[in-house]
Amino acid sequence: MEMTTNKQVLDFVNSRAKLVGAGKIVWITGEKEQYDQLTKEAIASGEMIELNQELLPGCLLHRTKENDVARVENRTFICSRDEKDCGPTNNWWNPTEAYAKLDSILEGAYKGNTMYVIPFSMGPVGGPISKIGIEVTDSIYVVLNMRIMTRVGKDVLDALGDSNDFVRGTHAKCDVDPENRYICQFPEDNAIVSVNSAYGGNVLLGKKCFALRIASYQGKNEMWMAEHMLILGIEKPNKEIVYMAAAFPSACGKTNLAMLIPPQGYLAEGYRVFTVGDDIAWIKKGSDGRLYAINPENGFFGVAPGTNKKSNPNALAATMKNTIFTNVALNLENNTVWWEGLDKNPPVNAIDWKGNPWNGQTSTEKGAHPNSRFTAPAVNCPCISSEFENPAGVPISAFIFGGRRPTTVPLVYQARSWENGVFVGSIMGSETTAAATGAVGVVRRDPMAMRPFCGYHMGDYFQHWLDMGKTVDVDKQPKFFNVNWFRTDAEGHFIWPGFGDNMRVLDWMLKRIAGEVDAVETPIGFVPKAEDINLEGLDFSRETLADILKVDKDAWKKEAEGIKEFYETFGDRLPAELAKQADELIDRLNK
Ligand code: GTP
Ligand code: SPV
Ligand code: MN
Repeated sequence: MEMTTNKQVLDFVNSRAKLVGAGKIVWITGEKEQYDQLTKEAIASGEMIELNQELLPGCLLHRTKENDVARVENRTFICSRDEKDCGPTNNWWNPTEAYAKLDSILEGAYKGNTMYVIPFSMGPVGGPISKIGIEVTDSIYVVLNMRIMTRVGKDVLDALGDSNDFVRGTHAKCDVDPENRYICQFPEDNAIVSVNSAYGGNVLLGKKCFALRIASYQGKNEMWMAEHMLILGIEKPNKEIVYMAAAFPSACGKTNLAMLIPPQGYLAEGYRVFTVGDDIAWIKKGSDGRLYAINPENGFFGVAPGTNKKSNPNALAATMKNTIFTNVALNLENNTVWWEGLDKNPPVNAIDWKGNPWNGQTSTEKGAHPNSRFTAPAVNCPCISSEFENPAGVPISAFIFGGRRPTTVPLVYQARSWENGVFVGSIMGSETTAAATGAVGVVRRDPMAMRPFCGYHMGDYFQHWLDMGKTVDVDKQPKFFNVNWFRTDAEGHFIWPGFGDNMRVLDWMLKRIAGEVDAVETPIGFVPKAEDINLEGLDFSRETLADILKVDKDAWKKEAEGIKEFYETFGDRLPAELAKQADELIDRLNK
């Protein structure tokens, strides 16, 4: 049954159904009965495996094809009308040609199977920062995941009313053929088409495709921001909560930082960390002139490997019910799941992520794919913020940038100003990870962790950051910091303990925000004095700390060359302000 009288929605759904050759159309209502029915169907067909319902109630396991385990950046396209609006960091495809090719792939692609229509809201339904999308798909996996990751159902269509302001998402599994896999964004049309994949970020169209690629473009035009950022709140002993948003590239620690548990000493004093979001932030100026952020998502699509009771107990707790696991190992001993780094006791009798028998004690192969994930409802998270459902968002006091840098970039430094902060974000570099297909461990420039997700020209995106700063009074602007948890020693081991101990660095930021501590001025920005980072209860020497706080001028001169080279790729779309920032950095390094 149709759930709306909105003509644009009906036209979209009906024309798509005709193109893909849908046998029938099922509107996703958001009701539990329908969800349970679809789950049953997916279990019966083998698409989903029902896990131990006593130990993991409501939990399911799904395996994707071996060729379909991560985002595919080389097959992701920004189909702007003018190639110049796409920019050097994106792949461009002429929209007329793209539509023609995609239509030819979509034609009859559902082979008479059901078309599921998912009305979803990014952000609380009807909220002032929220936006609506409709995704059509032939995958129950997509339906079940979207219901966790977004707000789905009839109330979304009620909130939309007769409006045409919704993103049109079309997904078709087709034959999951990597040669014909395309993830296409049409920013000027509010449209997304994804074909020949059935994996996470490629097919949950509310996430990267809408909430980052399309939304970043909308944000530029409407004076707000869509960022690849976690949002956390730190409650101080006096009960004041300070909110921060942090951009780290894929698989570089957002989920972990967002759910951080402070070290014992901090807990004893009354510090607590609350999670608002772990991947995406939508940011808009509030009526008091400050910047407010919402998490547009409703769940966590988190990296499984490395998640354990010690590293991230909150994430682990969030996966204990109503969670979908993708590409982890199946422990046949008790019908539960396992992944590398969960514990030191891999199952002997198991099935690996590829579906083959697997003995975790003897096998040299991995049980879980390095980019295996859990889809867990945000409400499951023990440290979810009381502001999670606040449609107006939380006021942001700090922006944090960071990536995986074995050398050069210190543990933490603070930018000098908004403009300098935008510069610091724009020069971010990080080693690539398993979250996207391709080489892993290669340092590349990933401005604001948005390289794979910016829906328009990155030079214009930098300008938008600068413009946003001008709309906020200086005393209300968030402070900018850069962190690097990933410095390595001669043997390649991480030097800084990371995880919960990152609280010690956040604590320094809190003090900087409150004006309670001074810092050492260096050419790149303000670095803590080694004695100002609290090391109580931690077996970590001041000397080593001083070492990872040091700014090596020669290494930074080389870094500056790389920055200049990267900046050149933007031509005249590079804001003059950033060229000036780069020159000033070089001047300070040469002094
Ligand atoms: P996406 O969901 O892909 O956007 O990633 P994310 O940024 O949320 O990454 P996540 O928090 O899932 O971290 C992924 C990897 O980083 C895991 O292997 C973690 O073990 C590792 N990691 C996270 N925080 C730290 C840290 O503080 N130190 C070290 N050394 N590793 C960390
Ligand atoms: C990322 O790669 O940054 C993710 C996972 O958060 S995915 O949704 O697959 O893009
Ligand atoms: Mn991400």
